[in-house]
Amino acid sequence: SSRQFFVGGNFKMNGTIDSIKSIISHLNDAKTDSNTEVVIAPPALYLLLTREHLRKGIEVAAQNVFDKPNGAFTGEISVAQLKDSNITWTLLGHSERRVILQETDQFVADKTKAALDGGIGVILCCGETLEQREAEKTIDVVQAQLQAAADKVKDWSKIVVAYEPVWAIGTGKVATTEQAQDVHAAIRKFLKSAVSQEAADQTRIIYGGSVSEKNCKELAKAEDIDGFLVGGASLKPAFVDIVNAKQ
Ligand code: G2H
Repeated sequence: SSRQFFVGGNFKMNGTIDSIKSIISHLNDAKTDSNTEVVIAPPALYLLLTREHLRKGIEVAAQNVFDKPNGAFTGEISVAQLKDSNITWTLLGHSERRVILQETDQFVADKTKAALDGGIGVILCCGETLEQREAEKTIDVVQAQLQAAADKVKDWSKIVVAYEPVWAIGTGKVATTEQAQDVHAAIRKFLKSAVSQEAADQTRIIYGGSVSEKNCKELAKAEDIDGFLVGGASLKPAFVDIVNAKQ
């Protein structure tokens, strides 16, 4: 397909100045597939440090951003502040924020719109819990999460959709290629009806949830898997093997 392979590294709430510098220096020296777009998302405190040390050609993402332009919002970071710091992407709607911080589809959609309006790309996360999968609600849940964004955003060219089944996150229990492919295909079909044919054809849909250097090559073969969002393994040298999964 014409969609450029995309691999994101989500450090979550991990790392120190020293450990993040060492991840960066490993990435700077690594031979990474020039056909793959690579973006890493350290904790907010280390965004500037990361941007300062990371080589050109690899972008930096925040793990979250707020939807208001500025003002009395203690603890939050604005889209303009990210832009000002050369942070060109943000994750939004990660299940850990949806579940632990109780973010709603609506709030995630508002932040998606604010980020895009401010010129920041969005890695928009969606995915079902084990309970929802077992009740055969997977597609409904994922569609509702994405519909909230589709209601507010018509141009999806700077959105990357990350499908992350909650039961596969950090559990070592990766979705099978078939399970992931089925949902990715359903998301693409949804984008066609809810957004446009162009959005369906062009939007990268990446898979997240226990991706490792061992399982990435198989997953990368699936027609509708356009890359990965990597958590645990993004903190290790093996992240480079995942970036190079298509080779
Ligand atoms: C899913 C993923 C990255 P992990 O949350 O967003 O993490 O690879 O550790 O399952």
